[in-house]
Amino acid sequence: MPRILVTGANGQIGSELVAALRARHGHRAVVALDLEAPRQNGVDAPSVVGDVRDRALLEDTMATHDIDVVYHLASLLSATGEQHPNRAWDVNMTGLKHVLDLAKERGLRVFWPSSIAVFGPSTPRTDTPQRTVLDPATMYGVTKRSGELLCQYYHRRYGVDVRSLRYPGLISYQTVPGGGTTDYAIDMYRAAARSEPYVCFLSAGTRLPMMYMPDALRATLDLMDAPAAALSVRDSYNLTAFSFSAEELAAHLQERVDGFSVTYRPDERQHIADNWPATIDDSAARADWGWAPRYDLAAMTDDMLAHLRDRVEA
Ligand code: NAD
Ligand code: AKB
Repeated sequence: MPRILVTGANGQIGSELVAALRARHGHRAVVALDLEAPRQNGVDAPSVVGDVRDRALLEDTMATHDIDVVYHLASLLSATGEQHPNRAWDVNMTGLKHVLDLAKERGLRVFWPSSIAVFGPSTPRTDTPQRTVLDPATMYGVTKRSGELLCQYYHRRYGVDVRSLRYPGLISYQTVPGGGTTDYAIDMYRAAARSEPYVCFLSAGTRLPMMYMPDALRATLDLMDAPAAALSVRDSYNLTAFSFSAEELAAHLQERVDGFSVTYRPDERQHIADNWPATIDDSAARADWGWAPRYDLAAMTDDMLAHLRDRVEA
C-alpha cells in the first residue's frame, strides 16, 4: 500500500484528488498538505499545514508519514501569477525543486501538473503538437515550462520517476477555482445554475481546450499506473477533451437555461488566453498509456448543472 502526499490539497484539483486517492488506498494512506488546514470532510485522516517552500517541513512530513508518492499540486495559477510574478516563481519553482530533491534522496515517485500555459504566441494554435515551439507569455507559463524541464532533467540524470500532464482548463463544481484564466467557464456554469446573468472576462470568440474534472482525475491516476517503459514523454504530456469558445458555451447553456444572458467585458486575462492554444493534439498520451476522455461538452454540462442546481436549492 503506497503512502501518498498531496500538496495544494485544498485546491480545485487537490480537494477531489485527495478524495479519489483515499477511496482507492484508504483514508490514512493519504496526507493532505496546504497553507490552511485541509478540509477533511469529517474523515479521520492525516494532514499538514505548511508552505511547500519550507524544505524542512516537506522532509519532516515525508519521514513522519513514510511517503512513497507525491502529487505536488501547490501553485499559483495564471491570473494570480501575472499579478504576483515574483511570488509565482518562488512558490512554483522552489516547491517543485524541493519535491524533486527529496524524491531523488528518498526514491519517491512524483506527479506534477503542467498546463497549456507552456505554449505561447509562436506556438501553432490549432492541434498544438506534443513537440513544438514553447514560448510562454506569462510568469505562470514560464514556471510550468521550467518545471517540465526540471522534471525531465531529474528523470534523465537521477532516474526520478516523475510524471506530468499539461492539463487544459479544468471544469468542476465542488470548489470555487483559484485564480486561473479558464475559470470563466466555471463562473458561467455557476451563474447559469442560479439563473443569473453573467459578465464574461474573456471575449466571445476566445476558444480554449477544456476537460471535466472526473476525466482529469482519471488521466492523472492512469498516468501514474502506467508502466514506466510505456512513457515516451518525460517533460509533460499534452492532454485534452474538447474545446469551445466563450460564446459557444453561452449558447450551449442558453439551450438549457431559459433567459440566461452573457455579456463580454474582456479584462487583462484576455492577453493570457490569447497566447494559449485553441485545440491540442494529445495523440502521444493516447498512444503511450491509452488516454481517452469520457465526457464531451453535453455530458459535462448535464452533470455540472445537476450538481450546481442541487447546491443552489440546498
Ligand atoms: P488551486 O489554486 O485551486 O489550488 C492550489 C492550492 O495550492 C491552494 O489550495 C493553495 O492554498 C495551495 N498553495 C498555494 N501556495 C502554496 C504554498 N506555498 N504552500 C502550500 N500550498 C500552497 O489550483 P488547482 O486548480 O487545484 O491547480 C493545481 C495544480 O494543477 C497547479 O499546479 C496548477 O498549475 C495545475 N493546473 C490546474 C489547471 C486547472 O484548470 N485547475 C489547469 C492546468 C494546470
Ligand atoms: C489557468 O487558467 O491558469 C489554469 C491553467 C489552464 O493552467 N486553469
